[in-house]
Amino acid sequence: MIAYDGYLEWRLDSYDTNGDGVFSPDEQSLGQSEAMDGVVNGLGRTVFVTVSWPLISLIHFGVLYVSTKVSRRHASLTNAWSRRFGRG
Ligand SMILES: [Ca+2]
Repeated sequence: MIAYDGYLEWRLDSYDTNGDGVFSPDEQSLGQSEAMDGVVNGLGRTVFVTVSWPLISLIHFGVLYVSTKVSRRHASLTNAWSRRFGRG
């Protein structure tokens, strides 16, 4: 994915014939526009992955944390029940 984004940027850069980093009207074309879209989409994808990964990790951690809490609470309730009524 990083290599592909690099390729897209390289392709876009190839339309900047004088290498000033700006697309002057004579450098703009359908191909340049498509290459630009590719780079922007790639950037969007990268930003999405960068933002969504920590969020998914956080949700995952939250679910694990809550389920651990619940199962510990359940275990302590079971133990309390056993102590009180002599079962288990
Ligand atoms: Ca240029």
